[in-house]
Amino acid sequence: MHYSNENLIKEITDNGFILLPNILSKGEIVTLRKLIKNHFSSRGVSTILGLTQPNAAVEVPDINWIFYHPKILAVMRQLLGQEEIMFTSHCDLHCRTLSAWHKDDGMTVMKGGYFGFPTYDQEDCKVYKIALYLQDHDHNKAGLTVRKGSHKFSDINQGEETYLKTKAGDIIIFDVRLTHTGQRDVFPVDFLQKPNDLIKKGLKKILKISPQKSDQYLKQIYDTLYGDRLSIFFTYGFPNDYTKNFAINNMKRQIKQNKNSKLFLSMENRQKFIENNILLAEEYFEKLKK
Ligand SMILES: O=C(O)CCC(=O)C(=O)O
Ligand SMILES: [Fe+2]
Repeated sequence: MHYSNENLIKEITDNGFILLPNILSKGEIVTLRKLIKNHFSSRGVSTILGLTQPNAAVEVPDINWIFYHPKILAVMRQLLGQEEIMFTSHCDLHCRTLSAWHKDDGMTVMKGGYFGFPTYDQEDCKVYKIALYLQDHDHNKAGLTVRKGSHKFSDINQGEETYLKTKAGDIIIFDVRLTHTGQRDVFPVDFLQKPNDLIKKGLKKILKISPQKSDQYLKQIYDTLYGDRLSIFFTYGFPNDYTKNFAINNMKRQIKQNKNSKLFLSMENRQKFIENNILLAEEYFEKLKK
């Protein structure tokens, strides 16, 4: 890795994110795409024009190797400044979904957010999400856009907008308090915005097709041409109360979305985490049991 410890830590502390190129191999990306496509062929939760799978560490055991991938663990340990790091059991998989500006600290999900209170001025709050897009996003705007330094502010309009041009195999790590968005437009390329608006107006006027319906059709066309947009998001943290509270409350959100109460990793995967010397937030999930 060409980053020094200090640079990495400074970047995530100052800007709230880092982009690390070439972490996963082509073969690993192909395997992940296959596993995730296969999963979504029969499962997943419907969202805006796509599918999502919350609690994927529990729901999709076959992808667990990515959580203890040696290169990812090495970076997380560098960033958190010690060997002891905690896996939160947060993992969402996405397929073809659209997004809008938000933070992942849960402030819009529950009172006080996942931490229980606003933490924008708390330096000990070190909960970092890994974003893995399983296709290139250097030619379109369907990857991740962030607001630089916004992990320090509650206002989601604050912070300079930065689009992160990623290639499959790159990873982004960001503070869960950072304001960010995935793909916002059905056609995620600037030069198609105007034609897209015109087509939608035409479809509404001539064929009486609602903008929502035409968005659905147009998105289907785009996805067929460019392939399914797949991504994996999962979260590690410094082993303290911020990370534990994040994990517990985020798990409440995940099982609510899945409409089930599956809280725990498989024995086999749990063992793998332990072998890799990773602390597990699921140790604190007992009280979530019904
Ligand atoms: O749709 C995306 O690419 C972003 C997803 C995201 O922000 C999330 O899972 O929290
Ligand atoms: Fe997010």
